[in-house]
Amino acid sequence: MSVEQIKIPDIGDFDTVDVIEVLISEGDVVAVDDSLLTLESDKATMEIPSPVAGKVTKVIVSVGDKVSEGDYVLDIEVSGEAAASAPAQESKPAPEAPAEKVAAAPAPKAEPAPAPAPAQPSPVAIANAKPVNAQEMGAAYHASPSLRAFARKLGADLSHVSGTGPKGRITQSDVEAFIKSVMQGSAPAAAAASSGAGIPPVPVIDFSQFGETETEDLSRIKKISGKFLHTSWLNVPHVTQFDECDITEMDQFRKDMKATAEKQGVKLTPLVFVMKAVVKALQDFPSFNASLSPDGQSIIKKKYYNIGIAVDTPNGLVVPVVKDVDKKGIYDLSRDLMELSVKARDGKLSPADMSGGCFTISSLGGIGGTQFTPIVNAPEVAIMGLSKAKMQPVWNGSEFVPRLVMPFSVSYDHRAVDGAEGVRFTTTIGQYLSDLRQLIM
Ligand code: CAO
Repeated sequence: MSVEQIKIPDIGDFDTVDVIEVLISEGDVVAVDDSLLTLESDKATMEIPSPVAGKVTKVIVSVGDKVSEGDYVLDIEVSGEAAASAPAQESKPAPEAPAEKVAAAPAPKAEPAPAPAPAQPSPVAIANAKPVNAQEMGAAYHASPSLRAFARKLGADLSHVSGTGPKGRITQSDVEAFIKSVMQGSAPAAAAASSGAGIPPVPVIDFSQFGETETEDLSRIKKISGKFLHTSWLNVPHVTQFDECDITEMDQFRKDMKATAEKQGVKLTPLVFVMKAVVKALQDFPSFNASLSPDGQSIIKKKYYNIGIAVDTPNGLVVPVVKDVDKKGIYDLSRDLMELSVKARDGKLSPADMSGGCFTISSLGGIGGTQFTPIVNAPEVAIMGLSKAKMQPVWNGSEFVPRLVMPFSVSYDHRAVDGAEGVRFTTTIGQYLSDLRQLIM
């Protein structure tokens, strides 16, 4: 039997930290890695594990004390069995590991989580059993030991949980919300990262340390569209082709037709002409009017031409679909577009209004911007982004002439479309928009 003096291990770059919990009392029997104390710096809490197994014979630290590396805090009488089988590590800190490794190591005391679905994370350790170094602490989390025990029981990796409590502290509701999101499959990245593969998580930062903050729940539409956008971002190898086209004649025609259009009860905007030009280009390049089969081994070409239009609403982005664009004239298309955008803004779109799309157009041209990279509306394989047309001096071979030039882009799934085909597609759309007569050829 020997008595070990337990000292504070390496706590990174912190000179002194507060003792916020003393988890043992004199007479307690502890095993190796049992938590002895909880320390809290201004950035994180950390538990100090026992380096030896045995009986606590003296505790000389109390809640509220400040401690530094090397401070003597308690005595443990090392049990004979433990001493014989595992020589005491004295007060040396457990070896430090990068944050990801700490997070991925099996929890010493983690209980198995309820049977996870295949895409869900396996139970993973919470970085509680070892002190973390200063860098890790920057990305660590605030959570009380009881909360960490709760999370450990559920197999939740706290490094993926955003804290909504004071100073970003993780609360029980945060853990419950996280578990719910994993069960619903909306936290796949975190899940993959937890098992050591996939996408590393974004660090959790307590922004309130830099200034005042306010947390608002995302709208229902934003939560739904966010999930689709993220799915596409993770699954589709995107290429964005930028281009521009001369729409001077097209816009003049639109203005010439304005009064007639108004008599028909519609307002003509460039978008309906773009829809027609896109459909003609989709007929020329069927790989853009397609979806990949789920196994990625074949391409399903569609013989119908339904165009989704991204509509900005007070609650977020929705994509109603204008059906059979190839069969409709400009006025009919304008009417459909007006009806769908009113329904979208009033929150009255039905599932049928939003399904069956082949290709999407996101038009920011009425707002501004020079170019942007739209995200493919998977399982479609391509999307067009329209930016604001501007009068520009264009060289016609002998002089500069003022022309209305519209920038646009097409993002596409590189598994379905090659780069050369991508630029041929955008060039073709540009030609059609520059000379609408080609649409009837
Ligand atoms: N260049 C210059 N002007 C343009 C233009 C362009 N590319 N596109 C539209 N305009 C003009 C229109 O002609 C109209 O001007 P006038 O009233 O003088 O004729 C004005 O901009 C406003 O047009 P609009 O936005 O009302 O109509 P639209 O048919 O172009 O677009 C709709 C309809 C529903 C797409 C649009 O209202 C909308 O919601 N846009 C936002 C789309 C969006 O948020 N996409 C998501 C991006 S990704 O997150």
